[in-house]
Amino acid sequence: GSPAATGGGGGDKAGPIVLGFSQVGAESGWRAANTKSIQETLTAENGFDLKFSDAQQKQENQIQAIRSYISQGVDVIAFSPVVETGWDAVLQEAKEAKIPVILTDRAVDSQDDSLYVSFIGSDFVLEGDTAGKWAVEQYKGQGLKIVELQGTTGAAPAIDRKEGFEKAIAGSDLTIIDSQTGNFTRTEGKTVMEGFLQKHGDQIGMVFAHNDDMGLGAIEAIEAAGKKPGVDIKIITIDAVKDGMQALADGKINYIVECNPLLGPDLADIAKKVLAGESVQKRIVVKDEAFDQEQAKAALPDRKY
Ligand code: GYE
Repeated sequence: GSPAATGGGGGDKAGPIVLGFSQVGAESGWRAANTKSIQETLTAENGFDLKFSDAQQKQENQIQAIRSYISQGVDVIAFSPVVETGWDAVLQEAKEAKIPVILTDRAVDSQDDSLYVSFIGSDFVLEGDTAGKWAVEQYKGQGLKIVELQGTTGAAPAIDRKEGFEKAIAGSDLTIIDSQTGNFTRTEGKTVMEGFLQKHGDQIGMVFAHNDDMGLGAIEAIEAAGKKPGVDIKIITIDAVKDGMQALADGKINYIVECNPLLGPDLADIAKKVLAGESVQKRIVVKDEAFDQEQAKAALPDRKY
């Protein structure tokens, strides 16, 4: 036989890595940047055959996508779980099919960490903590009343950012007077803020929004109510996408804690290592910065998303 012959059929490692990715949805600027990073990194040139699906923020769609990746026999599955709970059964099915699973961006709350090989993403509690600490530092002594726009109910970033922020302001004279989900979207952020303004009127001194998009929706509601966002009502958000950074530089937002969405390169790296049988880190924490208005002006020209 030819010395150059390679094994064909099942188990042939010569072809591209088939990776099935189940994305949360297209709810925010952050998500758009995250999807772009994944699609631009997991390319044929880089040795990947990417199968990508959008779950429209529905867990049942994600479970269906993962099951279909299992039955197609992909090499590796990656996903960003819309909510934390309810994954054990489908992850068990992937494990039985010997398909490694990589979590990106959001965590699952499973007790059994053998159900996934690695989790790549930011520390959301720390993001909330950074936001809360800055608020106390800037505004303590003013008895500021805060309304909170939460992310998707049950999602890791909504749970963790709330926790981090609450702990950071505890013991100060800043208080949260109302809190509701805006599902990480601009439209719902606006609607919820309209409700807060009707209910609490002039009492509201600050908005803490779990992402830029909801903060941008809140800005529209605040302006429609004849108030000045960033002045009459302070605004703190998380993500630092372009539109958010622009509003920060324009003085309509007061502070943004970054959440880095560019997870494609780490995902590609971990997938290659896992399939090569190399050991990988169970938890890869993505580093984030934070910006006030002056820092946003300086950073804006070089922002990639
Ligand atoms: O902050 C938000 C998006 O999971 C970190 O999801 C992500 C969050 C992000 O919709 O904008």
